[in-house]
Amino acid sequence: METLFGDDLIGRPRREIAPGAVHVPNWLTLEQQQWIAARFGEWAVGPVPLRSAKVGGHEMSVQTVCLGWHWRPYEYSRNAVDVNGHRVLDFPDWMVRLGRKALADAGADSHAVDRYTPDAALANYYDAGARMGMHQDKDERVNAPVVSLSIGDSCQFRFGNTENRSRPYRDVTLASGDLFVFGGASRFAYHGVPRIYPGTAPDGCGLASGRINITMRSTGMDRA
Ligand SMILES: O=C(O)CCC(=O)C(=O)O
Repeated sequence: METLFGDDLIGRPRREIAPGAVHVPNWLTLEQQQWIAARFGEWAVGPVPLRSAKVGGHEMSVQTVCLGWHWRPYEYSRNAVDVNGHRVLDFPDWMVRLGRKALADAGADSHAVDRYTPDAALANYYDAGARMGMHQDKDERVNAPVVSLSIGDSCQFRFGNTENRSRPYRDVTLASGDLFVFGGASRFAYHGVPRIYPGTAPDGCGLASGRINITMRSTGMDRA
């Protein structure tokens, strides 16, 4: 009963954080989270394993595995030339469907939903000490929305402006199962993850500790 009618129904409503940026708490069921976490475990072993990308010679504290297209600072390629040269796994059809449903539930119109065909995902793993600095997702050649899913420990997610890394920004707690979509006027907003809240992953989400975040993107690469 607690999970069916928990306080989160009242305390965490769906909110537009900025124009085009929508937070939908508790979007994935525990069963869906568990299933996706199991897929993440498979992706993490390869053909391109989970790795920390190097930015300016420094390893990120977040570890990433990619689907569809491999991302390295600051470009996409089919093969992970900075890891082991292997081609990344295909972008799964189920994730395209999930991305469309995410957009619909975030309030996009049916035309935008039908058109949405993400072709790359960055699946990140954060341990308790991992962070992600403020950045823009701007290596894509088209401006389709970014769909973000969170599983495991909650985090502080900072969503800023399109001009620079500093204020104004808003801090949002992204918990296991939450959806965050940013497109339109917010597509190129700076955002980052200043901290993880260890020990907050709910039982049954498929991850005992740490946080998985998956961002789906449309690269526009095939149109190159
Ligand atoms: O972990 C998150 O919620 C954000 C991830 C992110 O910003 C990215 O992968 O570019």
